[in-house]
Amino acid sequence: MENVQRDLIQERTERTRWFQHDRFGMFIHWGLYAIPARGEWVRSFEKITVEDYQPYFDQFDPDRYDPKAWAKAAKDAGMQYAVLTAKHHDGFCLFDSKLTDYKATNTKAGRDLVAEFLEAFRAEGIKVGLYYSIIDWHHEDYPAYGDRHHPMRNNEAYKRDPETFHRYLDYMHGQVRELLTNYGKLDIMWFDFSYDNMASETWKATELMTMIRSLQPHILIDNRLEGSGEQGGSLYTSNPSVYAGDFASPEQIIPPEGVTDENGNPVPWEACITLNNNWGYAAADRSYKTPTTVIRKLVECVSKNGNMLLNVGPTAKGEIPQESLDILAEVGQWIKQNGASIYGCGKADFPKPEWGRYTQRGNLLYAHVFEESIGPVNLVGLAGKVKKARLLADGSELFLNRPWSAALFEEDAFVSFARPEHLTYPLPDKK
Ligand code: FHN
Repeated sequence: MENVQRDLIQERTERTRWFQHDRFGMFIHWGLYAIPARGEWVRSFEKITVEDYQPYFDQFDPDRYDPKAWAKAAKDAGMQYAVLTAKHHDGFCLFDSKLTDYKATNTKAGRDLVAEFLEAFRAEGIKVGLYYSIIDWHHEDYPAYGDRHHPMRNNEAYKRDPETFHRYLDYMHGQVRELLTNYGKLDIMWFDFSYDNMASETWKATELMTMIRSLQPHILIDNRLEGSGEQGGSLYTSNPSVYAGDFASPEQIIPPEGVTDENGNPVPWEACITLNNNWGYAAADRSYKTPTTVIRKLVECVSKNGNMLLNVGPTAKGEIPQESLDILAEVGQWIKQNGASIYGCGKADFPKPEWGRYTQRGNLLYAHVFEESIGPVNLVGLAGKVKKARLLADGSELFLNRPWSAALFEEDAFVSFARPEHLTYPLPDKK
């Protein structure tokens, strides 16, 4: 077991190298649920019948869908990869699957929305991933659950016969094969989600992962064929017989200490986070995070060796909401000046300071100063270890032999204290 585990960890380290460098990605939740515009679980929470949900299929006509504009917004925000829902829990496929009629090419859209997304984002040099829901509220052979997490099965056609579940698995594995065969090189397969006994071999995960690895050996797979959505997918096991995937996927939370496996080994992880309180478009949800909050969440993830996958929920017309675009644009402005403290960075060799966070790459330490300091910014632990300091934003020198105070910062740095400032400390050559 030891050697197998070590080899698996080495393989995963190689496979995830780009992922652990890029740190920042775009999550896109889009589908029929953008029409009711009350979030992607609307069918479940409002117990909408198949018949009452059908008009959304009949009406779906995203005539303003412009994936090139989406890709430019992601690029300008400093996002290095992007993951689009190819199918969410309602079973609607944004791609031209040969295994179902419940797909975008059969709506007024008449387009393969996934194919266009992949082409546009690749053209911007952004790595691409697809989210695929293993839960399916539309497929007649998917079991029904009436508890708070799962809809009362409104699909009268559902046969309620456990014996037919294998037909759903054939469908699910078949669609994954379609995505990995017909759409070119994918960088991430993002499954969602396991729960109760619906996990691992219930999905025939070993068979599924083996197929995936045979078709696209380089691809990264999240941990939700095994990990639960409820715990945000932050459970992780490196047990080679249990396919945990390549990265843990905590949701709407940033783990206090990052993520480790059951042996305490740090593992790649990615926190997926919404801009408001919904993944799918929710017109009434105005609870958008500020750009500063987004920046600080990103810095926190990187300071703990993690990534952040930041979500947008496009409208039924195919547009990313303006509020989301405005936040992304401001985050992008900050990253243009401070991206060196994010890309290729991770946990620092120094403990978290009380005024903010450190990230580090090689012998470069980045201080993210969040808290307004009245007295000197306390550099305990750095004295004598740092040769010089520069403000990342403009390269200006910061003197270390004087008591640090806000006055040392550029006036705008102090004024914009609500946003992290980045200082570069070339550390003495590591022994
Ligand atoms: O139920 C889904 C939810 O709609 C959304 O897709 C999130 C994103 O990670 N995952 C599940 C909840 O854990």
